[in-house]
Amino acid sequence: MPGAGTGPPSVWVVVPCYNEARRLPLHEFESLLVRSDVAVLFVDDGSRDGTLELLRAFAGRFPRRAVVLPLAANRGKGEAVRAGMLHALAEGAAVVGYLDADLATPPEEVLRLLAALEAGGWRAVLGSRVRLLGSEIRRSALRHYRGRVFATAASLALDLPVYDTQCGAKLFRSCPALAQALASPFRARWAFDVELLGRLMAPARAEGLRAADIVEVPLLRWSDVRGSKLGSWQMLRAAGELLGVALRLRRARGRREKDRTGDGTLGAARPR
Ligand SMILES: Nc1nc2c(ncn2[C@@H]2O[C@H](COP(=O)(O)OP(=O)(O)O)[C@@H](O)[C@H]2O)c(=O)[nH]1
Ligand SMILES: [Mg+2]
Repeated sequence: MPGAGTGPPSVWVVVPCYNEARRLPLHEFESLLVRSDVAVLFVDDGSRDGTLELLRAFAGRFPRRAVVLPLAANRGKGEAVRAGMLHALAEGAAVVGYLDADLATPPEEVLRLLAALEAGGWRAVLGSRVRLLGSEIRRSALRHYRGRVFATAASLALDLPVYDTQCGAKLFRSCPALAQALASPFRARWAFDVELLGRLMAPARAEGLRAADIVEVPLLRWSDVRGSKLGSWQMLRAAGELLGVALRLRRARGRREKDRTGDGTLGAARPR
């Protein structure tokens, strides 16, 4: 488990970046680096607005702690996150997660998610945007209700009582199920969080995560940052992707059920 030692970073936070030059609060990422075991891995997803140069200049100030992984062409958030997480696992990460470049989830909250992962023995911690007394969750009513419809559908698709699958801040302990879940490209560009959770819970050849391995931590602060790339068309696309993920998960569950009732052994169907 990560401690605040002086060895190589054991906690890697992947930050997908696509044309973020105008809203990348780079200095704020320094708050994550207060823990000497944390590395921030910026994945530049083929940006064309100078994002890569900004990231490189920032990373130059924090050797080995701030790292840039440039992708030659734009492949979408899901694939950028997957490339970053695979890179982190190859570097020996014990914990790997992701965070939106606009820091809608502030760094202190990410450190709180990390503390929850370490304290509770969870295998995955998901930031959750729940409006509660004492918390500051700022997003427009439209985005809130659109998000709630999506998240409810995602929860049904996963057959998991998860409140918020789409918050951009999540952490996972490294394990064979995680490596397998990341082994092949996501089909979804935006609904990949749901696809990832589905894969984690039913990997092909490893012990999957159970609901009891995952905790959602209500964030104390989260604010929607202007300049979102998730417009109405992408929202529609995400809804279509979610339907595809739901159908594949359903088929995989059906196959497992058949295996169980057929020859009595547990099936190894994959949610693809
Ligand atoms: N890699 C990659 N990341 C993207 C792309 N579009 C958005 N992102 C990243 O996804 C994160 C969230 O994007 P944002 O536009 O703020 O969406 P929202 O907050 O979900 O409305 C940010 O880190 C973006 O840089 C894309 O095409 N490729
Ligand atoms: Mg955003």
